Amino acid sequence: MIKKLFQKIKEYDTIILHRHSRPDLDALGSQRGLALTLKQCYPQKQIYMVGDMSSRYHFLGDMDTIEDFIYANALVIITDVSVGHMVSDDRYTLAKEIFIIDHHKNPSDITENVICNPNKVAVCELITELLLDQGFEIPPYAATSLFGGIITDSGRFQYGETTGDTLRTAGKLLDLGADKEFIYKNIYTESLLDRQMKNWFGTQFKTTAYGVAYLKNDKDIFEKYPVDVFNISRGMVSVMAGIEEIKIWCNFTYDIENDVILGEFRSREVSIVDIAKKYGGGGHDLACGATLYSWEDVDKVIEDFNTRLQL
Ligand SMILES: [Mn+2]
Repeated sequence: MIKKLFQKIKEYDTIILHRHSRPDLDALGSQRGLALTLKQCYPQKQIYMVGDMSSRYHFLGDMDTIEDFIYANALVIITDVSVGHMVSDDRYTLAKEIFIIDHHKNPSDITENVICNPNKVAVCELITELLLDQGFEIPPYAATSLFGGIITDSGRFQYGETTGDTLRTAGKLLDLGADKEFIYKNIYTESLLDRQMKNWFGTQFKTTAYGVAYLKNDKDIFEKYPVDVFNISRGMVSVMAGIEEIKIWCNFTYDIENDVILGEFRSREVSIVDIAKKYGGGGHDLACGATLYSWEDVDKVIEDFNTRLQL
């Protein structure tokens, strides 16, 4: 499949890069790193990047705006996602051919042209290796983008799938001119509103006798902070992290648009993904989530976490 992909890259004059919506730095970094490398190697080709933008990671650069007709003769490469409904800009379906490069476990409902390695902590690591194996020269700004994806998806080289290869690959990107100061400066800087929200949410969470911390954010929270629901649900769960007495922490936020409650669950050591699955959710062993339909169910989830820590 790798050979087939690079053969197609050679053949097509137009290549459009997609990735998942609400992008993180692995999604944006893989898309941009691949695009800029291909642009340098094939200056005569039309290479585009599309999708929604995150204000958090906007420092990496803008997306392209393209017309629908461009897809008719285009090769689309999707990175960091394999599932159709999560791809940003659904015009990828208009492409002549589609390939996916991913590191998530779920099977693809888009195409059989999939290069996936779930043992890679970041898809940026996988793409860097593919490009170097194929003899591509990765230009410095592409290296910076790929480096950004590796360090964020690996949690600065701490998460499970981080291997010696992860660091060696990141090292090669530094050798190629990746600007680590630029990435770190941007990811360690947040907006004043974000900091003020974290400070406030940090005073709001409750704890149980067994070491569970939780936040319940009902709809009135959006009168205080009129932000996107994900800014609270995913953005504020970390205010309960890194506290000795708290072993499992979770954040429940009412999603007005869909009339559901978004649950984000985190644990330091004990696996909790089975509890997320029990409520129709999923994710990683120590970082997962589920969509809940009532505050009674929220209390049941908290009770399940209590039980997990009692045993
Ligand atoms: Mn990723």
